[in-house]
Amino acid sequence: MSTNANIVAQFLAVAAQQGSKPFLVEGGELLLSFADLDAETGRLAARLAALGGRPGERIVVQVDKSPQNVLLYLASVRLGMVYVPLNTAYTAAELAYFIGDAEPAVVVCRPQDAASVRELAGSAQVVTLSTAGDGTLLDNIPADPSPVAQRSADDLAAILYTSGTTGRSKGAMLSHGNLLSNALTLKDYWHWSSDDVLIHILPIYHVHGLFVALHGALLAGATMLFHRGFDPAQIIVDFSRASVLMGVPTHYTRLTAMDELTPDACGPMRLFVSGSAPLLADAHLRFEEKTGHRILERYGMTETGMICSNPYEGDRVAGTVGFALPGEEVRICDESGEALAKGEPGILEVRGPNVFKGYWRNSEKTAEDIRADGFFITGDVATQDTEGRVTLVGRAKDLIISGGLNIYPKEIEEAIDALPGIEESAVIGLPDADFGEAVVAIVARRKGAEVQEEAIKAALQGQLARFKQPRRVVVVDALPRNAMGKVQKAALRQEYAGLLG
Ligand code: MCA
Ligand code: AMP
Repeated sequence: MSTNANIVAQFLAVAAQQGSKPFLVEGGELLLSFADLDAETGRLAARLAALGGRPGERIVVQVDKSPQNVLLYLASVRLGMVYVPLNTAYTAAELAYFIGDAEPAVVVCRPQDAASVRELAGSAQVVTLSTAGDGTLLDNIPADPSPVAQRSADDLAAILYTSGTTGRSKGAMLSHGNLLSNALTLKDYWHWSSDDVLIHILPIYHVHGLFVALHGALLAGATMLFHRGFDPAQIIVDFSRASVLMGVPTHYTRLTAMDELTPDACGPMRLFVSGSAPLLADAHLRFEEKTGHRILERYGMTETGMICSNPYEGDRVAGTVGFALPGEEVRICDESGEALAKGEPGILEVRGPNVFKGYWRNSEKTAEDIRADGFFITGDVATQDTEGRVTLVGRAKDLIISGGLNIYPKEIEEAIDALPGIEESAVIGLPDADFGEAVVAIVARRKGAEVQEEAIKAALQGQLARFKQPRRVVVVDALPRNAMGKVQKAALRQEYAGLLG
């Protein structure tokens, strides 16, 4: 048999060399050692198999962050299932769409959601991850582990939903080969070693926390200090016994605001990585002034994993995202895919073993976004200098990034436009000191209609995840349009720049 491309086989090979060294530590307590990983994931995989899970079938997971969740992810992929993690902020209405689209064999949810999820899960098995209670996956775990399923590099390991410009999320299909290539590249590029200790603060339902951070620790054989939420004071305490932190800009601005953050408090820390949203040059500078450390900013996407990174050694330039990672090609193009001259702004396209296999059951959108020559059109507007250094200068896609979470205005506009008395709406991102950008809706009412801000906000409550709900709703008579009839969002952003104070 050819070698097994299942990414879990790689993780277990590394784990086998670490003996009983701690893998996951929470609140000072050792919860998993590397020696535990094979048996724990094997037995949980056997439990999933007993539930009807099979290679290639999807497992949808919407649970709070926990060590069991880490094991569930690894067990699913070990069994050859396709892991579909969902943000816990998604509402039942959003969840119904994901389950309908992914058609999972198994759904794992929070105990409080189990009854409602059962109603919309069709023939899928619905279980929880609670440590006690009915219908938990953690009961009846078989004594014998399932073997690591044989997978090829092109087989799917995960589908991650990413909101779409069409208003509906699309599932990005990520293969074992996609995930492994990106993780191996980052391991070398960021100098991971088994001496590292990662402070894990990110959610494990998005690429940043699930792949970039977790895979990094697993491939390096590094210990992870596991945090379920983000408490800056606690993180600074952990700096004295750790070496790597990964976060979004909001994490770094909140850390910088702490008096406890000093060069001494950073102890053996060697690497602070930021990504998912732009890190303002000023935030970069202030962190360096307080700590003596230069944050390493990198850039990526759900569809591609990491694309560019500032160098580990050499200049980490604030406001830039560095160079294309080894093994990946980046080009800056016009809309037709023609490469532009160095220094000219255009849309960044990327090709490499990290680029996803397409959108789940959406070949039309896949064909739109991946060119015949294999380049993926990111929709990010960038420049590249003669040395190859990339600076993101804007977005061709209508996207808001709030606290590292992506929000597509179209989805919110559709929900608002469906409300009574509304003619149309424009959802924009306005500067926010904590989250980078905050969601604001400018709503045009129908002639003679009574429309109130609070009523619109209330109507969106059950429909959209909290982080997508507009912070403010401004009701107007009409939206500004250009000669082509297109709503002028740039003009709205300017007009309402001071709205949030
Ligand atoms: C929480 N809230 C938010 C956000 N987070 N509102 C807007 N944007 C957000 N990001 C709201 C809650 O609904 C709540 O509202 C209030 O803020 C406080 O919630 P809480 O849970 O206490 O917030 P927090 O724990 O302080 O969370 C802030 C956070 C979190 C730690 C920055 O948002 C976070 O973990 N962000 C990281 C997301 C991430 O992993 N992104 C990577 C995507 P109310 O009080 O009104 O109910 S992967 C990606 O983008 C690509 C591939 C890449 O390059 O990495
Ligand atoms: P997602 O759709 O969640 O995969 O998020 C990917 C998007 O996040 C990219 O297309 C960028 O617009 C944005 N992004 C990721 N990293 C950075 C960064 N370092 N600076 C600016 N934007 C970023």
